[in-house]
Amino acid sequence: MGCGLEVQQSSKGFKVRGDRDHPSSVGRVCIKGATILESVQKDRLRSPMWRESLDGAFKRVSWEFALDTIAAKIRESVERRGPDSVAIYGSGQLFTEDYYTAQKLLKGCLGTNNFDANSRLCMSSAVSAYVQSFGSDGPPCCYDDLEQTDCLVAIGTNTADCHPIVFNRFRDHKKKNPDAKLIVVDPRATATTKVADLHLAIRPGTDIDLLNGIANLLVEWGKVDREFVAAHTTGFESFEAIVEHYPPERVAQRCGITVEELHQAATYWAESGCVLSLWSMGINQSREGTAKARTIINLHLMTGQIGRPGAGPFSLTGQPNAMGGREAGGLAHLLPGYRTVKNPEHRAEVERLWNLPAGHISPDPGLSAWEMVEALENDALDVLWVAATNPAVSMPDLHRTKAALRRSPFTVYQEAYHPTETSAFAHLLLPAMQWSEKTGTMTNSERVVTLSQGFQGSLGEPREDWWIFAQVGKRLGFDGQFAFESSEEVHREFRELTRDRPCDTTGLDYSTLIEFGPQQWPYPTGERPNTAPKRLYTDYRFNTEDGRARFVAAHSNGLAEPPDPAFPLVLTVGRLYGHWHTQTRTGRISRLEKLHPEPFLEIHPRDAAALGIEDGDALEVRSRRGRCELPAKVTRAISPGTVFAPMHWGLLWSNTAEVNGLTHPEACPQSKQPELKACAVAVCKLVPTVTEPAADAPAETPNRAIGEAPANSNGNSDSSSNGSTDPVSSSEALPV
Ligand SMILES: Nc1nc2c(c(=O)[nH]1)N[C@H]1C(S)=C(S)[C@@H](COP(=O)(O)OP(=O)(O)OC[C@H]3O[C@@H](n4cnc5c(=O)[nH]c(N)nc54)[C@H](O)[C@@H]3O)O[C@H]1N2
Ligand SMILES: Nc1nc2c(c(=O)[nH]1)N[C@H]1C(S)=C(S)[C@@H](COP(=O)(O)OP(=O)(O)OC[C@H]3O[C@@H](n4cnc5c(=O)[nH]c(N)nc54)[C@H](O)[C@@H]3O)O[C@H]1N2
Ligand SMILES: [Mo]
Repeated sequence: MGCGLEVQQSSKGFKVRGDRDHPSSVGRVCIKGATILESVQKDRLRSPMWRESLDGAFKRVSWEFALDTIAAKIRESVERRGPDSVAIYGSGQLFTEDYYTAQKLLKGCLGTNNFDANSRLCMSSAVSAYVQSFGSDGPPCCYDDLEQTDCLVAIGTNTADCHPIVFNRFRDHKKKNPDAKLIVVDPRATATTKVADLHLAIRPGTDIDLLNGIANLLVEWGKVDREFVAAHTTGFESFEAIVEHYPPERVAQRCGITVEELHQAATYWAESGCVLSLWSMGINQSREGTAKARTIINLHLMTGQIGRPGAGPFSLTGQPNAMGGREAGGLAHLLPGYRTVKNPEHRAEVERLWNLPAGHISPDPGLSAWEMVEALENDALDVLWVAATNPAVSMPDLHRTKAALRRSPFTVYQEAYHPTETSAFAHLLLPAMQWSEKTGTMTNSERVVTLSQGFQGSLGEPREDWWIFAQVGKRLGFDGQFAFESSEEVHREFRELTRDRPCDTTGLDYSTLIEFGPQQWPYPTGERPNTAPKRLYTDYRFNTEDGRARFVAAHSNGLAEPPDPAFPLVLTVGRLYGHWHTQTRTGRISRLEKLHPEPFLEIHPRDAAALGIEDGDALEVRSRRGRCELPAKVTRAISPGTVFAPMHWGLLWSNTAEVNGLTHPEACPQSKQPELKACAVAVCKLVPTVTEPAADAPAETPNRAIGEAPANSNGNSDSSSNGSTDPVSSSEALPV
């Protein structure tokens, strides 16, 4: 969302409240923003720490030692095996300046494109869909469209819980304009579906069927905007030929909805002056994520629902700065300024701007997030550098991921908190400054750039992420390339790489952002601040060679791992309102802990009855890759045949709720985004085994994360541990 927070200082310390002048959030703030100051200084990683092997204890070391060690390891590895033996796994939590510096280090100076980010697990399908349909990335809409639309289609997104401020802007509009419709497409009933005029509780993975089914009806009803299609698009004929195969009865049956519901959805679409679609992980996290997102775009193109207020296909980015990451080139196939490594002109432009010899940047895309895991398995990486993400919770097929991490000869982990689940796999820990302490820019889903200014000092010796990357760059001999003294200098250079590109921000310097507040791009040199909301493609000229948008039609292949008799249910994994991902912040805020005290498995009463399960029963959930134990939440909110678990409880927060131990890594071939939203599971009641504690049993072992026991062969990685589930109170007892 990119909410604006205003910080006030009083005798009691700092307080935050919504910034009314912020164009995106206009003074609103959700519980995570409101409580953030409670966690930013708790349980922080305070100094660099190092250990020879994962079995050893960490020792405190100096920054000099830490940075020299990284530089030496990288140099050695590059000399021995070439630059592709080094990789960085970053994150949408980084500022644009951090992202940019890391790109320059790896893709520019070292000549490997092995930089990928958790955004690969998040919105890379949206990126590849925009590129395929419009010729370049960039969500075309604005949050203002939420207040101008006649029909909002929220598909694969629980906007009310995950983008509450986005959702509230629409909800207020709907209150004032009761004719404005909301269609929600989600196998679960959520806070978002509560307000919906129509909830299509489709089977997981049937979105393409549904959307092609709506297109089929629109064709049949003569609702195609033929003029728009003829003037501004290509490929409509082949699209029409494909949607012919999606008659209503077949579609309704595949999706598990009624023909009436399908008709209703198509009717709302056809009869609304402007239609806006929002989507996020229910679409992107799929082995056909790109095709799903393109299919949404197809509907907008066939009805001319784009390029005007209240209309368009609008992917919601999840992380604070995943959008800035895209602009800075923060995926393994990208270069800064919405360029790609495969394009020779793009490479040459960037080499020139980085003052590097021609041919320095590799034309081959680097390793994607999951490919890094495979590379570790094949001993192809000597140095893995993880920054601002917690892969030991968030990656698919987690037991396999952890086994791969354990093989890594040298892992650097650059993180704000300590411990996290991933610190157990690191040789070197680097303390990072975070929000409130460091200054930098972020871009949100509607392309608004905000300068986030540091306002307080940090405990210990953490440093800005960009500074760390730059220091290593200097030590590798690239003094000229990394002579930055401040994030502002990094930003000045980054802006130059956006010149004349779709995401041009050359006019947007820090002083403009300070004086006039957040601004939307495109913002070329000479642009004036605070202009009206900017939509892309208002002239219907797209970024393709012929200026036309492309229909790219697809048939659905369904789920990568459909349910079968051995694993008869589909598990879907998502988020809760109060928690953020792996809880490094939100788990440390008592109000949020109380709101969501424990993980659970949502199961429909019909499935529960068939399995003899009652609400609150302890359950065992198994997939082909692992198992979890979760209490049952028997509810009609989830469709029969599907179960839902939240993603937030890694090993530090619960011994038995690592849901990614169940998920698989099958990914979309185009975006390489894994299908984190669906895997086949079997569920049964857990038969309790009663073990009397021995009289002399030791008190709970504090903290299992550091020096964690290796996974045993059945993939249950922590069965031997009885560690505390309260990392907040135990973290001071670390073997430092
Ligand atoms: N409170 C909170 N907010 C967050 C985050 C957080 O951790 N906590 N994380 C942020 C991040 S990084 C992201 S990416 C976003 C994610 O935001 P969302 O995508 O809104 O969140 P999820 O809960 O992952 O998934 C959304 C919905 O997809 C549905 N779904 C599952 N499978 C399918 C399917 O096949 N088709 C359809 N149509 N729907 C399906 C699920 O039932 C779920 O309700 O949230 C951001 N906001
Ligand atoms: N099954 C399943 N798995 C999923 C998902 C799902 O829906 N289902 N969603 C996926 C998605 S969309 C996402 S985005 C990922 C999220 O997964 P992660 O990226 O692993 O989750 P976070 O907890 O956000 O991790 C961010 C880390 O950055 C640290 N941090 C915060 N600020 C800074 C900073 O300024 N500098 C540094 N160096 N560190 C900082 C935080 O303390 C935290 O440890 O999970 C993915 N995994
Ligand atoms: Mo995400």
